[in-house]
Amino acid sequence: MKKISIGKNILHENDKYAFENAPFLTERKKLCLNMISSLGSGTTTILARTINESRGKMKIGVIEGDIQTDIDAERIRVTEAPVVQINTEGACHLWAPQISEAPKTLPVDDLDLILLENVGNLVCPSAFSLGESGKIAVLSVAEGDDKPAKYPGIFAKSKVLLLNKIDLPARGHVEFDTERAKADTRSLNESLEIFPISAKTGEGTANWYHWLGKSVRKNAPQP
Ligand SMILES: Nc1nc2c(ncn2[C@@H]2O[C@H](COP(=O)(O)OP(=O)(O)OP(=O)(O)O)[C@@H](O)[C@H]2O)c(=O)[nH]1
Ligand SMILES: [Mg+2]
Repeated sequence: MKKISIGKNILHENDKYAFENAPFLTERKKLCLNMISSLGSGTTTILARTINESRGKMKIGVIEGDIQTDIDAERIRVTEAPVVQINTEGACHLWAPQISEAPKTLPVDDLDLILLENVGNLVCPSAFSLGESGKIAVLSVAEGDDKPAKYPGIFAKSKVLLLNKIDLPARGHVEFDTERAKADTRSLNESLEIFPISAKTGEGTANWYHWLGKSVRKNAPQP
């Protein structure tokens, strides 16, 4: 009996488009970060806060990936940042062909940075490169400190881990062993930068903005 390796074929097709997407951004020296998180971990809240607090310092465009609705794009529109919404109509992740047109609909030449919010899912999106410059993992403390050990893929592949909702344990609402989560993620990825933040109160976000600014400057054309 002949076996067809569907997973391999889908990834191969994806990577072909990812390979084609990358030059559009690299030729323009634009950083594009693919943010991957479980649903409800606070990524849109992080995006809106990052845009508002970077005003005058960095121009950010956003690509929103969701199964349905433009609810998240509308939340970004309030910040006046350029945004494009992609609906996957059921699929649990974006894949490269879906985003090949999206950066072109943003005023890319006026932007310093594109932040892409993938579909809420910590697992599937990590397998699909979109031609981005790097991945950012978002984990909220409400999800539990065992998640890096249980779902290692995204933590192994990311440049940064945003550990969100740190206001909750501080108020006694959830328990989260930050040292355990840090040790587990570092054992997967020694160079991972970990920023504990609260997108609600703003605690810790200055470290994230500093990393973003540094990364944008490193990526920008040199005078
Ligand atoms: N306490 C607390 N709540 C937060 C924080 N960040 C986000 N939230 C809340 O978490 C909920 C989900 O936030 P969203 O920004 O919609 O999360 P998301 O990851 O974009 O959600 P999806 O795109 O639907 O997967 C909202 O009720 C936010 O107000 C935080 O730092 N602390
Ligand atoms: Mg969202």
